Amino acid sequence: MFNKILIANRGEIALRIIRTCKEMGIKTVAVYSTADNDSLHKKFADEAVCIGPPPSKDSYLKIPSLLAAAEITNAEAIHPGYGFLSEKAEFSRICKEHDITFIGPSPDSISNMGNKTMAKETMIRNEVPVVPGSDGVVENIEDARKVCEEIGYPVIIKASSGGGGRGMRIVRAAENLQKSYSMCKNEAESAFDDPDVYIEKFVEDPHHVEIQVLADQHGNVIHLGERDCSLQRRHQKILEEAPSPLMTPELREEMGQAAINAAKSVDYEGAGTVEFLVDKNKDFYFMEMNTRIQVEHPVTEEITNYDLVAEQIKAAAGVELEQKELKMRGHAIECRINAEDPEHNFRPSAGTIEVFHTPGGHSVRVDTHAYAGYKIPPHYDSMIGKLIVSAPTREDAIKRMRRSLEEFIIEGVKTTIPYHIQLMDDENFQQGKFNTHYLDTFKFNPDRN
Ligand code: MV4
Repeated sequence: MFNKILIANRGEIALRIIRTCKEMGIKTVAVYSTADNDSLHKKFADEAVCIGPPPSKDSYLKIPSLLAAAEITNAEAIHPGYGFLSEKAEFSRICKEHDITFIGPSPDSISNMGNKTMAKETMIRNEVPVVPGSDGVVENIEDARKVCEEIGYPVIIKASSGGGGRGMRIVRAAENLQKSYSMCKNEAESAFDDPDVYIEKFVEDPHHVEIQVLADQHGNVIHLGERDCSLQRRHQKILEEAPSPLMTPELREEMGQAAINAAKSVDYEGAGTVEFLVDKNKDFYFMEMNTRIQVEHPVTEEITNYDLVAEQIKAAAGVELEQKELKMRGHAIECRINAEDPEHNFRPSAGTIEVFHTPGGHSVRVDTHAYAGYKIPPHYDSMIGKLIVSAPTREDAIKRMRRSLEEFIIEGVKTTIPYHIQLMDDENFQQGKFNTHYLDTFKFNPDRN
């Protein structure tokens, strides 16, 4: 096992990783920008190294500074967390070249899954269901027309190097195809330095259901069930839960096996997430694979009793996965608490947190780096914590979430807590009647709460 791990991240996920390392008897090195001088990850790690000024590109994204920090502290491994460098094949490769273990998959696995057309072709070869569409990249407008006539409208054009909802365009009628095709290509070129796009049939009103997988270095891959992440706004997840309200044991078995095949097809290693769309008929289609620990990983931890960060570290150290039956217990929900104002279109709410009281009690978990007096740096994302609850049933979990949200007191900045309270009271949410577009029409009432 490793003696010392450097954490190339900040915020709640840096704390999350430090916690597991402590429990495993592994020493930790934090890195921090000058904007994070008063951060808890700096305080709670065994050592801390300043890696540069506030902008991410000069600190948390600066590979030479991170490697220098690992070298001067004798860290043997680097955990990238999520965001920042976590899905950069180049970072995985450079770590390897410097004899530092990257806690995550190989550079080849990352780049194979990072290129969406390549990933889709790999899935087809391995019998993982995909949405009908173009055979790889669509090279010109004539080919685009042919594909769309075959599969029928509506279609969705996606950038090969996109992902997470970036670089997509929906086309509902043939007359709009030419314009959307060229706009999508131009946007892909400027955003990702890669003009390649592909086309799929547009699946109307799907659920976003993702399967957590774990893979070791010995070819063993298991799945830990699903998370339903359909409740999103502008491709930002707002609330996640496990299990999915639409799941059946049979569908879980099928999707779990598909996810395992997806991971095996790229010789995956560590923790990963295979994202699917599930349509009205409960047919499911591979979308993309995320090669990192995800923000919403705690809902899986709460119902499976796995420590996913510990599993990542063990896999990177070469420990063989235990093959045991998957036991899932109860229902877990996570609400993302962002420093944003739901009364004003979720605009970021900067400032100092004056009062910070976190909820507690049975099966209530708060993963946060915030505290009373904490000044939210404007340079990074607006998530200041995650509230995760679990209970025997979904209905009980919703009640527990509601009372925990009411107990959560944050003063000094606006947060998404009032929005979540109204969501808990929403009948459609309570009945599991939602899809990826539900929050577009869900109306927050500023006069309530
Ligand atoms: C789709 C889709 C419907 N049909 N692909 C968005 C994130 C990325 N992982 C995949 N995404 C989607 N891909 C097909 N063939 C619907 C989404 C989607 C979405 C699309 C438009 C507006 C909001 C959305 C929210 C979630 C998923």
